[in-house]
Amino acid sequence: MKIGIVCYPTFGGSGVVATELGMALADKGHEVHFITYNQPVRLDFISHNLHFHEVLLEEYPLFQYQPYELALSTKMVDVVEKYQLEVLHVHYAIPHAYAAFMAKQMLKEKEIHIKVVTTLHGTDITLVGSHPTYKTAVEFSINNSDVVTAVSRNLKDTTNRLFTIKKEIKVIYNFIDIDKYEHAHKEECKRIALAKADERILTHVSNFRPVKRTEDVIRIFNQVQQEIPSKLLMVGDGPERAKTEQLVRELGISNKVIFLGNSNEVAKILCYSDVFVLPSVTESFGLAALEAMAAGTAVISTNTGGLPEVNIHGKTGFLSELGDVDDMAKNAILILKDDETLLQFKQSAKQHTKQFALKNILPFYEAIYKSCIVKV
Ligand code: GMT
Repeated sequence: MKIGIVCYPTFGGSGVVATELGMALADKGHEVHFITYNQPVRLDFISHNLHFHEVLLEEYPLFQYQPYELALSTKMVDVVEKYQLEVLHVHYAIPHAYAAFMAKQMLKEKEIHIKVVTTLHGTDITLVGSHPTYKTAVEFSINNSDVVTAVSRNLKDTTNRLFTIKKEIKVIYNFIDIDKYEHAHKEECKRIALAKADERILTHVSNFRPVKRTEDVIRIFNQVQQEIPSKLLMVGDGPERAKTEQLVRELGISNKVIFLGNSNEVAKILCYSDVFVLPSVTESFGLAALEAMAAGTAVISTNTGGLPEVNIHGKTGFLSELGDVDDMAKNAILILKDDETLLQFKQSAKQHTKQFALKNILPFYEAIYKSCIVKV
């Protein structure tokens, strides 16, 4: 099939999922065209079936805000026409589903009937999409997509609660390439580079936005390190980073917390880790937690959004109420206190990720593309 993928090219989860999906589809022989404003960070061009089309914006003195949707929908029309794409799969409703609807209308005038699949990822519904500034347009774009998918049951239910949705939302869980984590473990895991042999390693990976509660991560770690010799790796960057680093200094634990910034080597970093900490206000799914589990890392998280569908309480880690730093610290200590318990959690976490393996999830997307192309 010939598939256009529209996504954010950044380190955010939706962009990662879209990029990994596109690369896997290309590996299976489909022709995949990424349409976005930068080359997606995880995109490598090892396959001849992968293409990237940059959306360029024109400066004009009248524009206080450049009209990205216009440029994006124009680029979609050009690429669909030139490469005879059969389906556009847009990740993150804002503004991608809206731009895809416009592209579809423009293509109709040329007697070209493109199908649009929209995947909802989370904040496009929970934080931004349901805000009165965007709600009407988001609801319209969802209802006018040919197929709509959500990355968890919780996100499907939340979408139906917050919007008036006239079509069925299909749940397709996020996925991971399990082999990548196996490989990182065998080849690259030089744990000793970051912690002493008797120290445990806790890790957090995110874009340091307020929703991630990175200060909770530090407070949880502060309690853990008082009981158990340990280090904390903070991976990623974003608006909360400066505040979070300040808290580390105030607590006097700068020698135990390492800020690594954005990284393309998440699999390698996770292979060092014993416990992954994700105290988010909400996560529609929690791809970062799943990636950690695939690397054999137990997860301490909140019980919000779709996290209970990924992190199984008492098995792959523990779930706590939002903001309950004491409970999260207590649970982390419980996991880390002896080698046997830790090993058990690490093994269960890894085992649990098998159901989210790329090879199991990819066919669901292929089936969706096929079904809408057939309906032309
Ligand atoms: O929150 C992020 O890290 C980024 C955001 C995005 O859309 O790029 O992530 C959302 O999509 C991910 C992939 O489907 C999910 O794993 C995250 O849980 C979700 N984030 C939230 O719901 C806060």
